[in-house]
Amino acid sequence: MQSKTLEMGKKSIGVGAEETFQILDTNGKIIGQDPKISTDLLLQAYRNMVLTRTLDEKLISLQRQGRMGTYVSCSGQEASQIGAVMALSKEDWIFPMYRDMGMIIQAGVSLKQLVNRMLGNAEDEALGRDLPNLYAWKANKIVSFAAPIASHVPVAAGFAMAAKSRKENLVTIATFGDGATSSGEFHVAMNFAGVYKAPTIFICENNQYAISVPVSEQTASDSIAIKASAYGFEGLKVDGNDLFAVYATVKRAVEKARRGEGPTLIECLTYRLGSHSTADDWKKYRSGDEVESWKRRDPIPRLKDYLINDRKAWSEDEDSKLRLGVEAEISQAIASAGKIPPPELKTLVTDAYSSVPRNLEEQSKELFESMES
Ligand SMILES: Cc1ncc(C[n+]2csc(CCOP(=O)(O)OP(=O)(O)O)c2C)c(N)n1
Repeated sequence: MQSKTLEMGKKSIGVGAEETFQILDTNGKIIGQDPKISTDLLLQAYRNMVLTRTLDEKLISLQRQGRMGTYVSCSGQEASQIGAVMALSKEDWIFPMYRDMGMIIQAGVSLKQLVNRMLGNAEDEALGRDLPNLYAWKANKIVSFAAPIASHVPVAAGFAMAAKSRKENLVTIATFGDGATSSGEFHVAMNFAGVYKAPTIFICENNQYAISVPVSEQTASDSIAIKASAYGFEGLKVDGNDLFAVYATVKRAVEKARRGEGPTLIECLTYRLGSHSTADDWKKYRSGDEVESWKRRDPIPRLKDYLINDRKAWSEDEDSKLRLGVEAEISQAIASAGKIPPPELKTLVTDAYSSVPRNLEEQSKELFESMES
């Protein structure tokens, strides 16, 4: 069983056939080996988890008001996303999926940049061309996601392999959902990385559903993690709502990859608390009891309980202040972004080529003239 190779506490939370690695239980108590995360780093992660959750809720309401396009929510998956990025170093690259706003925040993209992207205004670095959730920021080493599910996973493995051949000591992480593991690209990437020992960490955020399809209908395997053994490397299953377990497991995989010992597949067991996106309704395919049972494993109160009761580094009072501060910061960012006009129409063609080809110049001239008339 793969999880036995982790020399830290293990405890099953009763999902799948294999044991699930856990350090922080649902009451915020340490039950495995403490990965000794500094209080500063932990508080920063907690703040980012609260920011991610609050912004997520706010963006859903902005979409409902018609102020932004379809949005994909990440509530419930913050520990998987933030814990993974905490384990990376500055030289490492992130190949996220559309649901990974927590990763983007932990990787250092500012609230201002993020909200400009969501609204697709003139200060959005993608100039409104990308869907809101197709995150890409080169300065933060975040590579853009393409809509066909899992198409970014072989790219992450290839990028890692290219870096390895140039003797650069970086690793890549690719994140994807349980549904993505049914795609050919996932298997191509796993095979390639296994054969060439690419320094890649494959992170499956198993949130139990691919839109309305439950993971039980996605695979006949006992788990997602177990699939790694077919490709000759280690697969580990962790409680994805436990920031400590995710961090410790990804860190170990990163160190292993950096030593030249190849890839790891990490399955983070988590749950999307909301709908797949603003275009569906979870009540059509999930029971309220199921959602409530996962709310009891919510990663945010769990970490808060730990910080207050065990680490003695936080208080209810500080928590209320943090939440009020985050709300204000988000409202301010949205108000400022809302005042920025949409990108100028000419940017449709001006920065796609080093010099605008004649046919595009002609077509855009015609378009602008027709709009003026
Ligand atoms: C190749 C391909 N098939 C289908 C889709 C439509 N689609 C968009 S999201 C999605 C669900 C993916 O589920 P999963 O990989 O579990 O990630 P999650 O959304 O649950 O985080 C599907 C089927 C797509 N984008 N690309």
